[in-house]
Amino acid sequence: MTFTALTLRSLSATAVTLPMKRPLGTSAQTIDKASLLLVNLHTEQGVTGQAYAFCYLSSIARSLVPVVAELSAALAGQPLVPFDLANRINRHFKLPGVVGPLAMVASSVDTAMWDALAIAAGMPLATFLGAAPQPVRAYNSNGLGLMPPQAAADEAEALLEDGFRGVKLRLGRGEIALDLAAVRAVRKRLPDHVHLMVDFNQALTFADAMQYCLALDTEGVYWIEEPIRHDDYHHTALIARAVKTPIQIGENFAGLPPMAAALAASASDYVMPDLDRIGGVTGWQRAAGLAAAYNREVSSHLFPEVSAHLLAATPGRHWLEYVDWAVPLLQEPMRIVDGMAIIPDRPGNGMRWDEVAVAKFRLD
Ligand code: SMN
Ligand code: MG
Repeated sequence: MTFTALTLRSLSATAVTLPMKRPLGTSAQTIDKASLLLVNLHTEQGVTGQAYAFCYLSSIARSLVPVVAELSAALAGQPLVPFDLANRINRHFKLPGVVGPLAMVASSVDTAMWDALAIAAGMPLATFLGAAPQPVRAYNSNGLGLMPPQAAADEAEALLEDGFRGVKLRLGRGEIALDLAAVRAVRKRLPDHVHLMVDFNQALTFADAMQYCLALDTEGVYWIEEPIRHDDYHHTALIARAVKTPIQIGENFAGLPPMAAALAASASDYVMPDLDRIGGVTGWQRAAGLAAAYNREVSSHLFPEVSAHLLAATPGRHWLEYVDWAVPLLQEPMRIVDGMAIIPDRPGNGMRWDEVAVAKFRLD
């Protein structure tokens, strides 16, 4: 077998927005459309790597298309060597800062690069990273927003299709009694073996969080996510120490330093980095090593198609967050069987755009 070195020819990006089957009402805002930036990394050798960024707002997805074009000019002709290219991408964004939407670009280009490399090697990404491409336990994170208790219970039950053994309910209605009513209705409807995660999306003050989270200790909740401001590790650690239910944070780790600070502060029991904030596949691998050093279970945030490969290669692998938002855009969506995400038996991360769908959902 010969190794063919790849060279980056260009990057291209398309902004799309597509309706979500189940809107996501969080304590911050309701999201009912998935606005994505689709990134293609073209190589001189003809291999194309693909990845997407979830941009939260359609205006962000749109605004990043020229940012990718500029990065393309800066990277054209470079060898596809993750270590070196990650450094170059970081240097390109160093002055504005590799955070927020620019972190999404940096991360999705990195992820597309690893896709191209795994395709060239003829292996699923998980295998290329040194892991067996085994099924990964997933919870269904679609929907279950801030809705009335009975509607939440109905939706929770519907989310168990495909054998999921976990669902996530959003909290932060402003009154503990309202949140508790939703938790009780959902918990009562779910079979005992199904885990219930809850997510405050940073809605609470520290004082309220101490009360709310202690109240949740007797409600059969599996983890409590982001009870307070995401970067207040000191107070999150105090909550984690006082509350029996595990505390989960990590979707807002922008690169390794905040994650290292959170781990050093024992801010949470579990961590869940986000592929597009932690630095793509390169950043995730480093984050997985960091979490292993601190002996912490690692879950993923969004991007289930790529995160499944990464979790397969992560010591302390915990739960994959499954959302179906990109499904209409994919030629062969990732399958969930008996609540497990199945890593596709094809080279790369397994995503190929359905170009007819891309044209249909394209933002101009
Ligand atoms: C979330 C994800 C994506 C958009 C809004 C909220 C949420 C989660 O925090 O963890 O799924
Ligand atoms: Mg969350």
